[in-house]
Amino acid sequence: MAERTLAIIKPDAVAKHAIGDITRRYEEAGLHPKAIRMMRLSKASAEGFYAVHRERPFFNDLTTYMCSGPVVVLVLEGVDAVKTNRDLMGATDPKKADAGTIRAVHGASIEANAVHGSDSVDNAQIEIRYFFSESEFS
Ligand code: IDP
Ligand code: MG
Repeated sequence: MAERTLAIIKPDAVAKHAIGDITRRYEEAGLHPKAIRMMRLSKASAEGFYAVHRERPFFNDLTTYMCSGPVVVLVLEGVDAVKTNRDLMGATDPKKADAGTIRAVHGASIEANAVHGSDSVDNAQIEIRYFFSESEFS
């Protein structure tokens, strides 16, 4: 079923000039961009986005890292978009990610792991609304 998910190309991947490669992987997997924005997150905005992780020991490092440089935020649409994207991304820790996944190819560490992807359809809706309004969709 056609579905939407939210992806973020994180600061490490933008810094290593992987925007094009990662976006090509989305498109080739049938995940079509409906909205794209390059931006620099504020600390408050990164904290709001990752609010579910507020109690985790890595929360402050993670939110500092997420606003350390520009990111590219995308709404991707395709069949089973949430799961398709999670499969394409690979495991959180790039060292444990399957060969050929985005994190295995581009991730630098468990924190600087190249991309974010929504983990459920419900969270995708919340995350999409966090960054985009309906008028911004193609
Ligand atoms: P996910 O991005 O694969 O869904 P989550 O557990 O939701 O992983 O964690 C959100 C983000 O927090 C990860 O993508 C990664 O950037 C960071 N993170 C997760 N676990 C750790 C950790 O143990 N140390 C440092 N950063 C972490
Ligand atoms: Mg997650």
